[in-house]
Amino acid sequence: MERILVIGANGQIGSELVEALSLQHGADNVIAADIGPRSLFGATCYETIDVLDAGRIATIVDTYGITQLYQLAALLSVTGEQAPLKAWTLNMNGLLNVLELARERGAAGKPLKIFWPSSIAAFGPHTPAVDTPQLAVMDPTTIYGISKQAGERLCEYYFTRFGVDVRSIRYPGIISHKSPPGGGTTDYAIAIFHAAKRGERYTCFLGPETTLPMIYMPDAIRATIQLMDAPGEQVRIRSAYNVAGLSFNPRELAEEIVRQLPGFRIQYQPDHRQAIADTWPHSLDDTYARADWGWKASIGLQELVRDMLEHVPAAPEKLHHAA
Ligand code: VAH
Repeated sequence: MERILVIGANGQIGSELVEALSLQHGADNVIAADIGPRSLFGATCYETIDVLDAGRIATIVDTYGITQLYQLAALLSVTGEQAPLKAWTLNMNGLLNVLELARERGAAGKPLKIFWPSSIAAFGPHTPAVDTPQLAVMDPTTIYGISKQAGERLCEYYFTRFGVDVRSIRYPGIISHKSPPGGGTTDYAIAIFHAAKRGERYTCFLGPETTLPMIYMPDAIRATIQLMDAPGEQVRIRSAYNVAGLSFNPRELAEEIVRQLPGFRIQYQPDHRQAIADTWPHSLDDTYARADWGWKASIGLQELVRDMLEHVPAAPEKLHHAA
């Protein structure tokens, strides 16, 4: 029986992951944890954890007999640029705290499996942008991307050197309607639906032709759980897997919204976030994820838009609030 701790449970991925894991493993076996306000998202227990407090994480892991730990607390690309040192400290030390704990527990015969999210932001301007391969030049330009690249190296290091069973995905931009994202460059692809549902014209902070890899949340959650459930010997990549969902640009997204919600209008006013997006891939080659643990995306643009328009509330206060 697995006992699962999700740190960063109030965030965009965390809230939906807690819900999915509670259904899979039973609500009593999933502990939601965050620095922010108590929210259960279908789990039975909530604990306040600051991921920078290694002692507190160890206490909770021992108290509940945790066997799997998801460390999702982080600053994203845009908020990271506003506070680079804070982003680096949170993103790196948060990861190191859980890797060190897993190393210690493993040595004591109490294995602790770790999931940590990487991102397409770990790539940079010299990475081949189309069908970006798993193994490619990585020269990230944001502090967020730099922390993801360094984090990937740490994950592989802790696996190779200490046998820590750590697994990771380079998430594309994740689109969801339950919880808002917190300060990313791909957030336009969610904000656009909120404007559409309010009947407002959307001013997009990226230019119309800015193609980025994206994934719909149900696919992102499925990929995460599939990777964590895969037998260890099949997980050949211990840095982070490329996982493709779909790729589109703001113009293509807006056109599909108009097809389903005639009258929707968009205008473009690229800002500082454009420079970040311009360094990221357009599409990903996820051959390794497909071959190693059977990944295959299932949700395309038409279905994504239909589902978002159906579920995004017209009033923003109906959203869960991310930490
Ligand atoms: C961001 N969504 O925009 C995040 C991310 C795909 C990039 O990880 O910062």
